[in-house]
Amino acid sequence: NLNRMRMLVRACALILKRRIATYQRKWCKNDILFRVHPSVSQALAENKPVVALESTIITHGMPYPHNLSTAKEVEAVVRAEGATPATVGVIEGEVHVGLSSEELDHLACCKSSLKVSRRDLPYVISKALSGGTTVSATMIAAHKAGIPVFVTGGIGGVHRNGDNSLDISADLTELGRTPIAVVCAGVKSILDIGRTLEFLETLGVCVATYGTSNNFPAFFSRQSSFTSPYQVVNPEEAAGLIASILSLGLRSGVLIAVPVPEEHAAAGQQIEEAIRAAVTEASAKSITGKDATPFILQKVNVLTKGKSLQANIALIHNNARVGSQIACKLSKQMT
Ligand code: PSU
Ligand code: MN
Repeated sequence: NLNRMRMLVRACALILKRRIATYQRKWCKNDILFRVHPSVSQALAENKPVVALESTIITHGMPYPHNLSTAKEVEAVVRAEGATPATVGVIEGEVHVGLSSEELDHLACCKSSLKVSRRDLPYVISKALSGGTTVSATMIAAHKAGIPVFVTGGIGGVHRNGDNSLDISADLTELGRTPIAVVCAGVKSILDIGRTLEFLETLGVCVATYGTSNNFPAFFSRQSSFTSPYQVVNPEEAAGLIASILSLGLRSGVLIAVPVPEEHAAAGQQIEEAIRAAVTEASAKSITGKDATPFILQKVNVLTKGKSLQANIALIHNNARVGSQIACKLSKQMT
């Protein structure tokens, strides 16, 4: 009887082992849980430049229909610069790198789209749900697909009062452990910019401002009261930075901060006041965790009567242009 029991246990262990192996195989390139769009895999196979794009900005960062039009425009900007766009999102439990037009529509219109960060991935996948990927989840997918350049508007960071609440975006820890270059317009002043930069230093993230100044930009405005450790003046220099981190085998990322173009910089004072009001309201209403950033973004947009949204759209276009130019230079440097 003991022997039969042993055999049974062994058989069960074997079945379990096979199950796990199957799941591991599934979570692998071009399998059923991880889909790379043919346009993206073809560009990658031919060593052509590809730019990854996130989708929480579509599902939670902007109101409909601006979210959808912006997503499509940004892809067009990437194409116009000679690169292939790869918008990342989760559709019915599958991570997609590169979305079709219908899939973009689905994410933008569907109210049940979730906000998917690193910690949300296992749940969303296991329940076959759909959602927009944040900077952290997009970095994971882009890295897995072999895309080194990723463009977005702004990243998450240490929240104001984050030293007390410990509300620190998973985007920062992801930058510390995934070798992707994130091109953004800096960090919104809804966050504590100084502490965000300190934390990025601790995590070993190489931060550089793009352009003529080394001031670290504050998303809506070209300047904050902080400087970047480094400065890159053109796409070649930015690509050189990324090529170095890749060839050194450092597993941390790069943050390239592109100041919003002068003509689109939003009226600083008005936005600052709106941000202060939104942050106060969020804390009065006890809005915490993953809901904090979307709540504040939406509130600021209402309080500025859409001015913050206009600036947001303009700077994403600019980031897409610069990021695509960097991706083009990088693909030349790497071949
Ligand atoms: N900052 C913005 N717009 C955004 C976001 C941040 O200016 O849309 C989104 C990004 O997807 C980012 C996420 O990765 O919010 C960070 O959320 P949290 O603060 O909950 O980590
Ligand atoms: Mn948070």
